[in-house]
Amino acid sequence: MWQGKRVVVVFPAYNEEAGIAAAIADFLAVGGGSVVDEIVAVDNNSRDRTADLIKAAGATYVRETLQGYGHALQRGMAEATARGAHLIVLAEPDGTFAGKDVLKLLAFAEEFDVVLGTRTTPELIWQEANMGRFLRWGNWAVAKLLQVLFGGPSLSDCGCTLRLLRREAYLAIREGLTVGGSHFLPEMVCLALHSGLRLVEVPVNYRGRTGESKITGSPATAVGVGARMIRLILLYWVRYRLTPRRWARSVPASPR
Ligand SMILES: Nc1nc2c(ncn2[C@@H]2O[C@H](COP(=O)(O)OP(=O)(O)O)[C@@H](O)[C@H]2O)c(=O)[nH]1
Ligand SMILES: [Mg+2]
Repeated sequence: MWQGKRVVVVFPAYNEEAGIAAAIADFLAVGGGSVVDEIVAVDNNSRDRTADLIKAAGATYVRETLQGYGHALQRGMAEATARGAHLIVLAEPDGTFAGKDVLKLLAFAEEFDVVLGTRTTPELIWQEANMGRFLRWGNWAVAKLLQVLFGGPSLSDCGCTLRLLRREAYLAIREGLTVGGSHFLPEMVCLALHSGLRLVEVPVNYRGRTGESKITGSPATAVGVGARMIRLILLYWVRYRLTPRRWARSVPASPR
């Protein structure tokens, strides 16, 4: 619980036997064990021991047969909402994210509807992390495209799974979510900004991965995902130029 709100963490998991048990333990232990109420781990057709490890580690097991990072996250958010989440945290069970960084997201959850993590802060990129110059500047450049075209807040990472949504924010965007693949994350941001939701980005730790990377591990795959992200952002931009914002971004009545 966080200020009386139920916190549910979503882990998309595709063959994550190497790190999933430790990740579940790490996130359940945040704040001495009092912050994360539940972890929903979405098994996306894993062929290893991921399913057994999820069940043994005390997370809620959900199986999503539609293959893809976006499908797994969409299913996880729907399950978290059905299970009473007030605050939904997306993360990965591969050791790259630190459970304690959930507290950074929560610190902004009262004033913002969506709190995005950014992995591009040099001081927080661990030596073993897969965040070399190419990935770092690539993520930054696509994030800046999103920021400029959508008039968003300062954005510096388009591909950070670690993020928080208030339940109402998820409900406002869920019908628009269409991407089932690895370029899913910017769609959430396009929809959220167009819906007038309040977004902010905060720096999070990015560590080395346990187990094999399926998206950014190979430069060719990373470039492909980046290209699909850019295409998606441009398509949304064109679509939204033809339709006005649904409602104006909410502004506090008096300075906080
Ligand atoms: N690539 C991929 N990842 C999936 C899928 N389903 C769930 N995931 C999870 O999505 C997260 C991101 O994938 P990952 O291999 O860590 O990519 P990376 O963060 O770029 O190294 C991991 O937690 C995966 O287990 C899928 O179909 N494809
Ligand atoms: Mg990862």
